[in-house]
Amino acid sequence: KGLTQEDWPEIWSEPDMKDSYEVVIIGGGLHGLATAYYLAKNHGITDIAVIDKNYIGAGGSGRNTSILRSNYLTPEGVKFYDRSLKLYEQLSSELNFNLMFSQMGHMSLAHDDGGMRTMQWRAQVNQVQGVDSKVISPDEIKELVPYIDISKNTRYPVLGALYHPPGGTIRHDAVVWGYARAAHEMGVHIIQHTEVTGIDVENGRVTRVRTDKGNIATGTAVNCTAGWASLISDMAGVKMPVTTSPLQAAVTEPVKPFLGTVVVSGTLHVYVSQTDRGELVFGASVDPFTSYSMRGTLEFVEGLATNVLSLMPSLSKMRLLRQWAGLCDMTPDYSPIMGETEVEGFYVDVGWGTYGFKAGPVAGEAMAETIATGKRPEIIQGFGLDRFSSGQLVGEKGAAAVGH
Ligand code: PYC
Repeated sequence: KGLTQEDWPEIWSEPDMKDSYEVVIIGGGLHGLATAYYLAKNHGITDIAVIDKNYIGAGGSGRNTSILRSNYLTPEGVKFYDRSLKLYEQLSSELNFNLMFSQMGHMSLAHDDGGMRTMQWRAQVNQVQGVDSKVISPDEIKELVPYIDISKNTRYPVLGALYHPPGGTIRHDAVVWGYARAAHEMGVHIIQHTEVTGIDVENGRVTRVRTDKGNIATGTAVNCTAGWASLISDMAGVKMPVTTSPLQAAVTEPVKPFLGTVVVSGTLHVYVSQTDRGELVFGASVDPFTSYSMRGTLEFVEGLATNVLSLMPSLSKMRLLRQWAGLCDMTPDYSPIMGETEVEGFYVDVGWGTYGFKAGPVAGEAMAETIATGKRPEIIQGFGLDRFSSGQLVGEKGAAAVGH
């Protein structure tokens, strides 16, 4: 008799939740699991519970379009995402888990003079920081992506692109599972299907996390949620300048490989890549309203199809298989909020908009250092909650893959 599903060993087990932990991480997505992993690996802190109201990776970590890149606009953003890409490059061997990182390159198209100016600007900021990124011509684009329409008589002619060879895609579920297994092996408790219902604060510091399965005494609670960032922070009495909007995505039937690069058009609000299985994965900008809905809409698919076909008309016969949505917590300057808060022992790693997945490793590494040493490391200095009162915002709007 052959192997059955039951014969496979579990890659992590479900422990009984204890009534106290040194650190409680709320949110079992990539950020929460990476924070737990680096706390254990880099700082020897293993008495950690990672709690999720669903299964791990059920939120943004499992709903993103798995694009990795570091071609940002601000020096803070470029340095930060470049560190993440470097961590991603070594992650398969570090976690001993095949994450299928494909550095196929990432191309952001420009369709007007303003777009070309932004791409030149980004290329120069990237190059100063040693990030491989340059502006290429329509002919060079056509060579990399033969199916793209670069003719001059389209509504939004392609004038050039920012080309970023180290960018690409990775298997997002595997990243979550790899971090979970490694954290579990070091003693971290992963507690799924358990909802946080309250955070107790006494004399200005965290004392307890309440859940629907019982209470946990702890001095350190970390909000690593997406979609629920402001609701969880409210439980500790900390206000977050965050609004939540859905971001939709869709995937086609599989076809033979023909698209060797991630292609993004900010003007057309669309990005597309081809998976190793041959499907095309599409995404757009966030929906133009705040909502906690994770249902796809027909309006999204109609707009997506129109825009994709104006870039690649030969895709007109392809069929969409599925569509879905995730929740994006947007901050006023489109940069995340990371580090300590006014409540002692309450940390946040939130406000990840549409860019949280690519930041997972560096966010985990930096949050772990913040929690273990009590000091925000240089690489996230600019991302503290205090910037909204000091006015030192980090405006990353221009460097989003598409509009926000
Ligand atoms: O910033 O690269 C990006 C991105 C891709 C999908 C959503 N945001």
